[in-house]
Amino acid sequence: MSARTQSSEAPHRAGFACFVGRPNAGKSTLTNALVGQKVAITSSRPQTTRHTVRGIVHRPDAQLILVDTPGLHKPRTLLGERLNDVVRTTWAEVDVIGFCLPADQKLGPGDKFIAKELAGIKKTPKVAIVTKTDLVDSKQLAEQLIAVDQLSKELGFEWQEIVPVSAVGDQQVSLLADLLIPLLPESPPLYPEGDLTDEPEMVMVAELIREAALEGVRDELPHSIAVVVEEMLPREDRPADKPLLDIHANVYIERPSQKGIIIGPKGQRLKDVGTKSRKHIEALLGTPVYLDLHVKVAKDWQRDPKQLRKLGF
Ligand SMILES: Nc1nc2c(ncn2[C@@H]2O[C@H](COP(=O)(O)OP(=O)(O)OP(=O)(O)O)[C@@H](O)[C@H]2O)c(=O)[nH]1
Ligand SMILES: [Mg+2]
Repeated sequence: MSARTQSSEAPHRAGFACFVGRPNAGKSTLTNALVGQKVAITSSRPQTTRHTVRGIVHRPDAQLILVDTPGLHKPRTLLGERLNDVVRTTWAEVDVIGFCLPADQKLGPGDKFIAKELAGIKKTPKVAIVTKTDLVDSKQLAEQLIAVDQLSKELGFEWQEIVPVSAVGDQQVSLLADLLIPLLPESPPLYPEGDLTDEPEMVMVAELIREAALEGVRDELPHSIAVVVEEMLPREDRPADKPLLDIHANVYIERPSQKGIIIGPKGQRLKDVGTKSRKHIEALLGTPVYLDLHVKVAKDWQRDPKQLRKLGF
């Protein structure tokens, strides 16, 4: 049998691989790099991701569906508890678990805590992904790889693979997909060809606004920001070749004292958030956009079940 016939007989595989890890480990950046397009927002602030985001990698013989999850952390609010629950539900359902550990930080109690929980999930293959390798030299990387290997041995299991990657430096990103795919079940494609995510447009738009709002804010404020798109409507009376989409969105914060920081002197900060996110939104939707942002207080929403429900958690 020639190699060609052999490969054409290779079974098609499709399934789900989730990325889990501490906040800021690089899960969302890696998801985007694998998909080849931004499907999840990212930031230098921990706890950026607040819901699972699916990104789809298409290959002739496989469909790899990545599930980016919120960073698992010690919860201090009801929101934090909910996010951790989402992670645990996700890793119980997927075909492969990818545990992301940044190369530039020594393994800490947070990583060990997660690894211990993973050790209890016997049926699912686990791949250790050492992220951000561009930030370390080869000696540091080697030490990290050994420490990661040691970590599973101490807990009585083996990683299926240990893969160093750099999403920013595009190092070994497609190799990671090559290694995940054989761990998926035989299956026809689960999503239509060409789909890169199943995120609703309104959610993606809200996330792009939140991403712009996160930039440059510090301390507790990033956690306090939530964004909800209220309406997206094509402007009436526009010629067919000059469409305009009106988007109305609310930016929520938790306390009246945070309002001034988000809006900025003479409204400049909010304006910048609008300008910046509008560019990304127009690129996403492929149409000119008029973006109308309002800042509202949802008092202590991270701790309030009613407010959380209203904000979609
Ligand atoms: N140098 C470098 N930085 C990276 C890499 N991957 C991610 N980062 C940076 O690390 C920070 C966190 O990245 P995210 O992808 O948002 O991390 P996350 O794990 O999704 O974080 P949460 O959603 O908060 O759990 C951002 O500032 C990224 O730019 C990488 O490969 N190299
Ligand atoms: Mg993330």
